[in-house]
Amino acid sequence: MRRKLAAGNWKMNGTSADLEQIEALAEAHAGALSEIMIATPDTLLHRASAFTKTGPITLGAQNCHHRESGAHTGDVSAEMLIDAGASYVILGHSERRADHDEHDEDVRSKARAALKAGLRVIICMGEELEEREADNTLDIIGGQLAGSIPDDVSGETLVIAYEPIWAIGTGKVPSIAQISEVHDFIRLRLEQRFGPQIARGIRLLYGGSVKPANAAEIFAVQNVDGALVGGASLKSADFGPIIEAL
Ligand code: G2H
Repeated sequence: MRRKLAAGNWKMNGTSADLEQIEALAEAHAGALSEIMIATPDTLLHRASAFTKTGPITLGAQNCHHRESGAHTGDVSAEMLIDAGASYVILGHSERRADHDEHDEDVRSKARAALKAGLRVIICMGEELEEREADNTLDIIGGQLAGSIPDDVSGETLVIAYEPIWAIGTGKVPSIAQISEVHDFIRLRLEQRFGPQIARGIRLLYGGSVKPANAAEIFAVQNVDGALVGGASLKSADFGPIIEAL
């Protein structure tokens, strides 16, 4: 049985004052059976870890460098993120692919570094609206799966987030049939590459405009094991109901 995961992606939001959101979630969901992960900005990881020592909440980062250390001004290694309190790192988010020209091979080498250091990775993929309209979604996802996921993964260490780019922060959400089709396709491709045992342990998240109002319907889809939530993860009053819908 895969453990459900509600993963919050704070993106470039949050200062010390927002730590109270994590404190509130930790208190409200102390007995949760599902896993709750919050990817804060790196600047908050260490202080946020004070609220995650016990209970179901884990912390994550939103990027890491592909090297272990060295002359890379402004970058942060996987080991540093672990030291600051992270146990996950989100890689390959479409905003990083767009803002920093990251491609599948970059994502793959960062994932290798993260896994080697002991982080679990959430690797994101998704299609542009034009690709969806041209009926190319599964080709795009198939290419991103093949290109961005390293060989040495397991159900423990890899999570995949399907995030259609046109659904991110827009309030638009694919139909349940569209989500189901892509998640089934990802599971099948994972089975073909890693074998059924490993593939069945890998959690598949949906991401893109998940809100309290649509979470339950999305979570009811077979092969959806949770969500990667952006805007609605910033306030415990919004993220709490999403966690409860898992
Ligand atoms: C997609 C998602 C979080 P939002 O980027 O990764 O953001 O929920 O705001 O669409």
